[in-house]
Amino acid sequence: MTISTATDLHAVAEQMTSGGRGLLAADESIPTMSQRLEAAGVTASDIARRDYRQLLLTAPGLAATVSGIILCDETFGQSLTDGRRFPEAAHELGVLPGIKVDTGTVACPGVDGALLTQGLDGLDERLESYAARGAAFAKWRAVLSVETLVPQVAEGNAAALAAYAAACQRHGIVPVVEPEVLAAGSHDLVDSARATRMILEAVFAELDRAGVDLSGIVLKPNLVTPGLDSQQVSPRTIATVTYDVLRATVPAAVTGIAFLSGGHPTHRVTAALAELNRIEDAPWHLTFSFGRALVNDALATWEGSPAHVTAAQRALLANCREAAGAAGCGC
Ligand code: 5MM
Repeated sequence: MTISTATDLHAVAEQMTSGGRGLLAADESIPTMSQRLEAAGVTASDIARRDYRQLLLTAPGLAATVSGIILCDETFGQSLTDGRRFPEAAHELGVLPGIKVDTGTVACPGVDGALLTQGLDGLDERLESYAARGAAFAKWRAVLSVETLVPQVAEGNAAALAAYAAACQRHGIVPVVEPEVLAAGSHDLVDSARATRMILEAVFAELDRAGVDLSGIVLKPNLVTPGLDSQQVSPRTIATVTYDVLRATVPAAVTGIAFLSGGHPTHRVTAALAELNRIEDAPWHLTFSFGRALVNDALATWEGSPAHVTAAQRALLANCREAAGAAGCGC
């Protein structure tokens, strides 16, 4: 087993979230990725998924704006066309490789429509293997909705996130702790703030109970926004409300907070992130861990054609620069 000190974990969390760089979430599960490829006119296969992730990782100069890339198990074990394994290539390109270790969701007993994220079975063995193969960090996502988030759901998901985070740290891997309150729906800003606050309170109570070193985690929350089907508010309002919720729930010992994009358009989330970084004296680094907000343009441009790789990479890099600029990168 890889043994890392608390200082190592903190140093990696710092490297992941400081200087305006952030994370590229490219860890869609096989069904999700296949569906997104097919929607973009690309026939889904392991090779197509590999080619697409290769396009992302090898975008020239990606490391100027992206500190880490989150991969799923399939990609983590695949090789680029030059023969290098993805984690090895990522390290060589200056991008830390991370691995999604949750195994998806099941229905939460007793609460209609609510979900519990799974993946603790065999987690120690999997973490040992991922660490040996170069994983610097891991990710686990709890999937929550405003409508079904009651204390029982918050506590169940928070306990699993904390058990995962403690296991990661035992293996010298920085846990990205992702409690996502979904943006889908027509809820308002107040509903989103209430739900986000409830899950973050539960998460930090459980992390404390599990003895997790907060300086060696990265928190990946949603921005507090109205639902995607509701009237939107200004980036300044998103930032103010999000910051208030975070200040009330997230201890200052946490090194970095890297937001998910949640299906919002790129400009909306980068504008909110820029406003968040205008707030003085935030105790944590505030950056991005976006999936769709970074990659949607690249995927639409690529169309599975080798002739479009360069243009797709340019589209990705433009979004990464916009996000990193919002996080304070001088790039
Ligand atoms: C990239 O998508 C991740 C995995 O999704 P599935 O397991 O559902 O296929 C997802 O966890 C992602 O990391 C977060 O939702 C953030 O992505 P967005 O697109 O919301 O920024």
